[in-house]
Amino acid sequence: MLGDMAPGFSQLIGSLDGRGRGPLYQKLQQAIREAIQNRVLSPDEALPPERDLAEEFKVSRITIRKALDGLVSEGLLTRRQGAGTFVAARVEKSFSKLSSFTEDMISRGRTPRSEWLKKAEGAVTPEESMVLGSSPGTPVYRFHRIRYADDLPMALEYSTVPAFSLPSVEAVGASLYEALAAAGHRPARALQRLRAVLFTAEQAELLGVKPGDPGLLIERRGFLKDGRAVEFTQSYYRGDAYDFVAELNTLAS
Ligand code: 16G
Repeated sequence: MLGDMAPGFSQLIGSLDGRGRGPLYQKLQQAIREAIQNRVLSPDEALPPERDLAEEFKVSRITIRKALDGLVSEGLLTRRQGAGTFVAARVEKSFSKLSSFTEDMISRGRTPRSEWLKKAEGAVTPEESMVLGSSPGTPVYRFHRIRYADDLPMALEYSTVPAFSLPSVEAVGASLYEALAAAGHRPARALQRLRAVLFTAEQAELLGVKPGDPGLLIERRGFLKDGRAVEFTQSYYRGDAYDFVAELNTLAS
């Protein structure tokens, strides 16, 4: 299959010689990093299979894997199951659609996945009660997740929903909005506010970034058609992974 690789990947990213004295996998990482920064490799571009890279650079597949693994955890590359390794692309998120994380990722050809940090029943806190407009003591469900696109952590999400909106806390599987829709309680309207944040050490660790790296906090309050609040979610998005886009129209006169 080597004949398929024209032009050679090494021609694209340059040779590994003359890249200092570090281990080979680091030299390869540096070469790929530079190629991404200089747009020699574009967002969403596929990398050749690992065995082809190993042959081309005359190194073991373990070395290739180690180099790529490091770049995946840095967020520069992403792995798609069955399809291979790609240059990670920033996600453009629309500000005018009331979409879910799952829908956002699927519409971009990415595979959404979550790691659960918490799935629990409780009573509304004073802050939540103000935001949700519910009386003190109202039962709620809390869902805390790390949200991934393919293998890349994209956001931390902390959601609180009033217990009336779901049959049980276990009703939420891969998607909160899917569970709310199945119960006839998907938000029909939402208010959002957004602000810039710097990730704390704890957040940074969960997202695989450095403490102090920039992020965006989006708070969403979702409402049913009848006006009842059904969701309060704080989403901390990685600043390096997202572009937020909105369509603006002039006011009709
Ligand atoms: C999005 C929403 C969040 C919602 C979640 C549901 C923003 C800023 N936030 O992340 O409020 O709870 O989607 O996603 O868009 P899910 O249905 O995939 O669980």
